[in-house]
Amino acid sequence: MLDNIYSQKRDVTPFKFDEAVVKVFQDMIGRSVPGYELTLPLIGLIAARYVQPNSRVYDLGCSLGAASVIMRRHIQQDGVHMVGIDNSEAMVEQCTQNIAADESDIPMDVMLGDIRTANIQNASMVVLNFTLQFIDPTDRDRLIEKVYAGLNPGGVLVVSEKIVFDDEDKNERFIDLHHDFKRANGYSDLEVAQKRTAIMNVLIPETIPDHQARLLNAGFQSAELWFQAFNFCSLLAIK
Ligand code: GEK
Repeated sequence: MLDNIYSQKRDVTPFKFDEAVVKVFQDMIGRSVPGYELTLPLIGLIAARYVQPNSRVYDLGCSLGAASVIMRRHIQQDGVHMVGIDNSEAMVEQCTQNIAADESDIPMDVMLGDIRTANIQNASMVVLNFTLQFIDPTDRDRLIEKVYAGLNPGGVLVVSEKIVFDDEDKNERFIDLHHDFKRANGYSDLEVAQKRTAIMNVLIPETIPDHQARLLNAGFQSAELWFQAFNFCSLLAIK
């Protein structure tokens, strides 16, 4: 369904993943996040290579399960169990239906919950595909440390994020290009402006070096940038 949530002038309140957003989410994220649609099949390839037999795969902030569905198609290892967690009831309801409709031998639990308090264990792959940016920055270190503790040696964490740059000119250039991307995908100036207001203080981006430092401090052996499109990127951290 077409995302026209901000197409008319309205009182803009802080962005929430409610039922109205769930209905248009696939269209919204595809037209708003440069590279989102490419991160998915590439996450599938990462899963094919790094998921270990008899382990768990976690999709944290799974939304409608797009990354999970792709990973399920790529995982060939035996005994894998998948877990998707999201704290939006509307997302979890729709994701549960999507996973049930997706034919796969890999069992998956879709759970309503806050990823900050979720139990992570025996994991060989954890995905935070554009989710960490919505977590209070003061809780991010603890969350990444918990993910690290729950991963098996050789396991991986994928962190995809909107990012900022310390260099103000560069930052502005990429914000402008991101807005060009949205306009090229049919969003009006009003939609771009109202969404920007709604997301302010809800989505808090950090720099690539901030993310890498957090991952390395948590104990990951490496935290490599594997994808970037304007001010959106993805990192692969290996335990
Ligand atoms: C995808 N990964 O399509 N606990 C659980 N879920 C949360 C929390 C939290 N504390 N905070 C936010 N969320 C998906 C896309 S969207 C990205 C992820 C975007 C959830 C929130 O409800 C939403 O579903 C998701 O994180 C972020 O690959 O909308 O830009």
